[in-house]
Amino acid sequence: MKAVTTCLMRGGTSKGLYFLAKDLPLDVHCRNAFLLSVMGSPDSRQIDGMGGGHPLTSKVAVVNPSSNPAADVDYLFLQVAVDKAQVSDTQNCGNILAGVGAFAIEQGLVKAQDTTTDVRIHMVNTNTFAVVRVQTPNGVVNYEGSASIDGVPNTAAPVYIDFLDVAGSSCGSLFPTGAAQNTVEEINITCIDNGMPVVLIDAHSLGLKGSETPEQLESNAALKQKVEAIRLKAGEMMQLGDVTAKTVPKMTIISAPLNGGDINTRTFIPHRVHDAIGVLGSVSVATACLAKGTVAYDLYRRHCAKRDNELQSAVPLAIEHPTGAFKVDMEVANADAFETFEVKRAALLRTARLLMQGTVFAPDSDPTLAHE
Ligand code: NQM
Repeated sequence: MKAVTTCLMRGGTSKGLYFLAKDLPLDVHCRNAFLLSVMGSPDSRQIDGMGGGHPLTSKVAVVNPSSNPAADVDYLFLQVAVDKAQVSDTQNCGNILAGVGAFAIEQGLVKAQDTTTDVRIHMVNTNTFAVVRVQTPNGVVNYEGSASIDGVPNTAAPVYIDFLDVAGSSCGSLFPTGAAQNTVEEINITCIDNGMPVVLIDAHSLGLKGSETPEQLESNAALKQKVEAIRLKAGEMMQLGDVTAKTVPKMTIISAPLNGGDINTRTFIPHRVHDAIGVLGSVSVATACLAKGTVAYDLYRRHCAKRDNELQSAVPLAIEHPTGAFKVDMEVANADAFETFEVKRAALLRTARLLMQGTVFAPDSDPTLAHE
């Protein structure tokens, strides 16, 4: 029986186990077999493990002191599949990131300052960097507070996240096809990677309103088939290769905002539909809104023009999703020229909650169970 120290945390609108790298098996196959067992995968209910039966509650953070001088800690995100024996490091997760700063401080990897502590995090999956600001009054991590994010019922201490350089994180460039729009399966799409590879599709071009619930979208077999056909082709075009077994790109269906935000979204992640939207996913959507020529640009501009005729270089965007809106502060250069468009910065608010600290147990299992 393996026994490993861990914390169960909510990070943003996701939940997962946080480990120190030194506590996990060094061999990747053994590590993955251990994580599958601990989470209870493969099983749609994850009844024999800690996972919650949904990709958003079947997540793992592995944290380590960083050898990179630009960072305090390394954060490796692992998506443990729910109904497959699969542990994937092909994507990053900005929600689980929200708990990494607090975890690093509590584990003694970063010294807490007096009021707030900035933790510089190297996001290993995409070799990119973020600064996470954690509340540390009197040098102790504080989780309680009045900050609220949509998709989480209770308030908590604010966690500010600043992404510095996430453009092209997985695909090598912000617009990996080199175009603002492409046509795939007779549908116009925009492929973008500002921290998360995302394919944007206008809801109308799929015969949707955009206001459908995640359950309605998940039960629409023809739609799912169409979206997956586009995803597989877009994945190749985005330099991601064969994405059949990958969790990227995410597929975001966009429509006009319904509740005073800037754009409305429904996101396949990539097979279940998100109850909200991913952190880096929303950064990619917000970025697409600001770049001339994308499928999001006109939708956003039509709404934005009602409030403000000038396109600003620093602008807050509210990305609506099924359970509210995700606010992203974007700073870009050359918003009116696709060829020279540049992202300067993306910042946002999350919260995190420490739920449990303890030891997880798993039988010594067969490492051949785990597939990359
Ligand atoms: O996009 C879900 C989540 C995510 C990822 C997903 C995320 C992000 O909500 O940064 O946070 O898209 O798989 O945790």
